[in-house]
Amino acid sequence: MIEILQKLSRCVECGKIDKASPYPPDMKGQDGADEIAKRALDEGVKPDEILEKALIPAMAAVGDRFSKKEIYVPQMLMAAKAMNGAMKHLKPFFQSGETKRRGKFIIGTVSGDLHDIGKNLVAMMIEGGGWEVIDLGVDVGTDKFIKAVDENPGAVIGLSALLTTTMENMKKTVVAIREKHADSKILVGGAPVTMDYCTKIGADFYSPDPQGAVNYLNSLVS
Ligand code: B1M
Repeated sequence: MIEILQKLSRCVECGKIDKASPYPPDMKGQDGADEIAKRALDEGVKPDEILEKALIPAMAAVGDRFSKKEIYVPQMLMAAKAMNGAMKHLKPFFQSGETKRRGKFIIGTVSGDLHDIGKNLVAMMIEGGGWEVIDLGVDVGTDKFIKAVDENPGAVIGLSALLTTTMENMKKTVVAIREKHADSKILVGGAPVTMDYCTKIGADFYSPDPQGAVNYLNSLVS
């Protein structure tokens, strides 16, 4: 069992999605995360073991290397895609409630802002960290965020903004969420956002990168 999980972990770390994927070149023609995750399930490995012992550590290593600038966006995207290749086999077990997630995370890019590459990376890393992610997309208005929190009490909320102009909308959304759900935990991020700004608008945490976001969420449930 350990061997198959190690293989799966390596596929995710290297961004090997499936057998057909030509990336990385030195793994061409080999099974990828897709086939290996399916095989692990067929061999009786539990979905939460696959998540906890292969996918989460692999994505944590990828996030760490990205934070240290040892790898860049393309490698992280490939790793996240490989993780998704494995996750598609695990999702039915999580959705049926047979396997527990660490919690729920609502994420969206704030109103007026269409940038979603960073937001998607954060969402994928957090999903890889064992959380259920509710992705509201881009240009998400305050009402849509509030509706999602109403429907998912206790979920952590993540707001992304890439434009200095839309940072103001981030503030409006934080204030509105606080009015209705005072105890919610709100995480903010995006290139122009800082810890100072996070404090100023009354959010709980700022992370400059996906791994910091995963660490923050995990700290809430540990
Ligand atoms: Co836009 N754009 N853009 N753009 N764009 C920037 C952001 C800009 C810096 C370019 C520039 O002028 N140098 C500039 C913003 C200036 C400012 O306000 N400070 C800008 C502008 C001005 C615009 C338009 C206004 C241009 C125009 O039309 N005149 C327009 C706005 C449209 C709109 O949103 N309403 C616009 C449009 C676009 C495209 C649609 C063409 C495209 C977006 C495509 C897409 O996202 N699907 C685009 C792109 C690609 C960029 C750049 C080139 C790249 C952004 C990106 O994806 N980076 C960008 C310039 C640049 O950054 N070099 C630029 C990679 C991504 C991985 O990083 O998003 O920072 P990032 O995410 C990071 C962290 O910030 C963090 O984790 C990620 C990974 O480390 N993070 C979080 C992000 N969200 C987080 C949330 C968290 C935690 C961490 O918790 C919840």
